[in-house]
Amino acid sequence: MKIHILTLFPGAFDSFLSHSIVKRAIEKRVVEVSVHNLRDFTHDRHRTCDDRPFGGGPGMLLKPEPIYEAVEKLFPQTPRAARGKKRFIYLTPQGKRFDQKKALELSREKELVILCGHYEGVDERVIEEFVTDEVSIGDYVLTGGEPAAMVVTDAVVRLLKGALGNDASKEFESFSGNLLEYPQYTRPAVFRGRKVPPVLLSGNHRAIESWKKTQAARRTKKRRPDLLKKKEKSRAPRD
Ligand code: 6GU
Repeated sequence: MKIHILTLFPGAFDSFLSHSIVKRAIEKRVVEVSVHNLRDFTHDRHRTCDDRPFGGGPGMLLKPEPIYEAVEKLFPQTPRAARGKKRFIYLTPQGKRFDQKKALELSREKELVILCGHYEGVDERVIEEFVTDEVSIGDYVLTGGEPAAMVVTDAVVRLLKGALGNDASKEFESFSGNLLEYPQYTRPAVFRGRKVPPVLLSGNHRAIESWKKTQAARRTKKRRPDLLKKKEKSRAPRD
């Protein structure tokens, strides 16, 4: 997969891309990530990427020109490159909430373009022309789309074949089952007076499996009852 990130703050991605699973996936050529500085597509002395909204209102907007020029440079053979065909994600608190299902859907694409929002937003013509998905990572406000781009990139990359061991896909299945994970313990069996639940040391695999299921259900009910509703829905037969 190839991921293009369009941003005003390319440096924000340095440490993200040079660590852990994403770094390894890049080294293994499972994914190629290129970060493009929108200011490189301006022509004025100040490298201006923002301007005031027509009709008034607070704050500044991302100007269309640098974004258009960036897309035209990235995809010279396919004018209006992104449009319809390539997935073009605009990160904004106005977007649809990102979740594991969306991560899986995006992980099946060959190429993604991710535009990091800033200021009060972007000129609407950019959205009309290029954007296929407006995505938010949650109900809170960030100062810019960069952390959200890292969240989306991380969630997508770990689903790519070869990004990590087989365990990963299992992990996904457990979440897509809409249950939270049961509590887990490693050695020592007693640590500073706290004991691991005895059933886990019992060697009784049936009892262990049943304990895990109960714990996962209990935890989900307590913390994320919304997931249990989703689970019921996804189980309901279709007509
Ligand atoms: Cl994608 N951008 C910003 N600025 N804030 C957010 C967000 C995105 N998702 C949640 N909050």
